[in-house]
Amino acid sequence: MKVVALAGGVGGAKLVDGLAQCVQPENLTVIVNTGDDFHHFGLHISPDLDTICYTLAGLANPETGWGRAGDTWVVMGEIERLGGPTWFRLGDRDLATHLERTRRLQQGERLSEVVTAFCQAWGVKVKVLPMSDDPVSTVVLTKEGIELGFQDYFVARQCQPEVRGFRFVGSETAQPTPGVLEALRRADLVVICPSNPWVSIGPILALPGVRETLMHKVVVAVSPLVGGQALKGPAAKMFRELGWQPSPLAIAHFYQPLLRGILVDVSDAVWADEIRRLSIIPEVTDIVMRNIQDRIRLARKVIAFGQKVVETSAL
Ligand code: FO1
Repeated sequence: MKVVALAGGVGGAKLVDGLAQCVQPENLTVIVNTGDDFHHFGLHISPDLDTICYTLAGLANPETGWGRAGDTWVVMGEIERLGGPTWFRLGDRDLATHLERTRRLQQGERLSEVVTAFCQAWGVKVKVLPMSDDPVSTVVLTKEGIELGFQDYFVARQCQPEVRGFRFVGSETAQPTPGVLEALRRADLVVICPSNPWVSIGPILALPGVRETLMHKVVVAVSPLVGGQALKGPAAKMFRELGWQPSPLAIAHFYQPLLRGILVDVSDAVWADEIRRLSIIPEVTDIVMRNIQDRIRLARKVIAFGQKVVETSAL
């Protein structure tokens, strides 16, 4: 079965890691959000791509989920001493990734080519595709009427400003990376990872042709919300501020009409009937990924559930 995963951030990386352990690499493609890419110290930073690639390579920092395991902070320390900005923490090993990516981009390589080269160097066999080689920037619209760049909102302001909406600047004209629409067309199953729907999956869905292609596919999602809370990040807060009760039902509504099935946590079993009323099949299971065994167990469950939904859809 050919599987395509849409992902961004730490929750997405964990499920992708599980999927990589139970799907043959040639049958798994990961399409990654680049809406939170930005420039810092003149470097091109791609947080979601790096989080996913580091995780797949076994290089990710297990405490934060982002950045490199065992990184050192010599450069940040020296920048601090010189009075430079330290709000966005770049470890020494992580900096090598940003330096080399920026150098290659300046030499005319496409972002997708850089990702392929890095994956090869890190021993990542799964196909990882940035959603676009063209720049797309997520902008957060706040209650005060101010527009914030994504990392300014997320890291510098710790997601504190109340949100009113989002814009994905560049998404109307950006083209999906070569191979993205083709991978989606060939997929037997598309998995929306437990990433933030508003700012991790939203930018991918905003690209020309993506929604239209997904309308013809079997798409299942794993809820990023458990018991009304996001396991990590501001997803639940965003749903509340935008007037939705944070729950797997809200996730199902968000992805309608693309979604055929959704995996929800056992603690959210109460939502199953209402989800079914949207003509979306709910699957109730333990979706919390505390360790690598959980990642693999959930990934197997996603594949088995997806297979069931594919068979049901073929009837
Ligand atoms: N997140 C933070 O909360 N603080 C940081 O200092 C930080 C640095 C950082 C450096 C490299 C990288 O790839 C990611 C980093 N992140 C940091 C995480 C990141 O910006 C967000 O988690 C994502 O953009 C949301 O998916």
